Amino acid sequence: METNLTSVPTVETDLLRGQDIRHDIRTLKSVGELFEDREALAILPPDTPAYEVFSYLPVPEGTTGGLFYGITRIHPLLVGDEYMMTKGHFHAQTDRAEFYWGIRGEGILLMMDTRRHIRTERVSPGSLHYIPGGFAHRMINTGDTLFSFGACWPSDAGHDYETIAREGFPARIKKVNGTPRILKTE
Ligand code: PAN
Ligand code: ZN
Repeated sequence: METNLTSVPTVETDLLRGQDIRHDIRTLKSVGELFEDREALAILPPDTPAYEVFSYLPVPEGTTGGLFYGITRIHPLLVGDEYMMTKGHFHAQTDRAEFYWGIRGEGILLMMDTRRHIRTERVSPGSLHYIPGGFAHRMINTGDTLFSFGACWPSDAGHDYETIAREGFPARIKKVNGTPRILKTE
């Protein structure tokens, strides 16, 4: 008996294609609050794309034992002297871990545990990053080109954005004399 092959998404370097792929664009308007320099922010068009996320969610959000896959592309933008970054989050199920890996461009992974201790890793094409459960995570584009990375996380992890929106991370990544510096703020 003959049966049809199921169509599957495709990964093309830093693009995900397929009928079940979600594509979300975050504009400066939606991430502006992350940045320290509000005057610098005010002169940039609010509809400027900040980062994009392609995601493949093959099971319903919240499913135990499933996996999600995503690719994020952070545009090379500076708000004042601060590099473009993702919002960052803890997982709602705090013990859920995640893998990130570098695909294109250069960046920094900023992680923070619940005692607000930070850990940073340099991200470049091919680098692999394990984010343990209990660590908030944010990616920062520290280059002059598009910065893309992949992610794989449990489908029951969920996202807690509120804690970061309220308390932030205790460090900012800024361009100082032409190079990225990790500046602790606490
Ligand atoms: C990633 C992130 C993605 C965008 O898929 O959701 O890079 O970053 P924010 O969600 O912080 O805006 C992930 O960590 N999933 O769990
Ligand atoms: Zn995550």
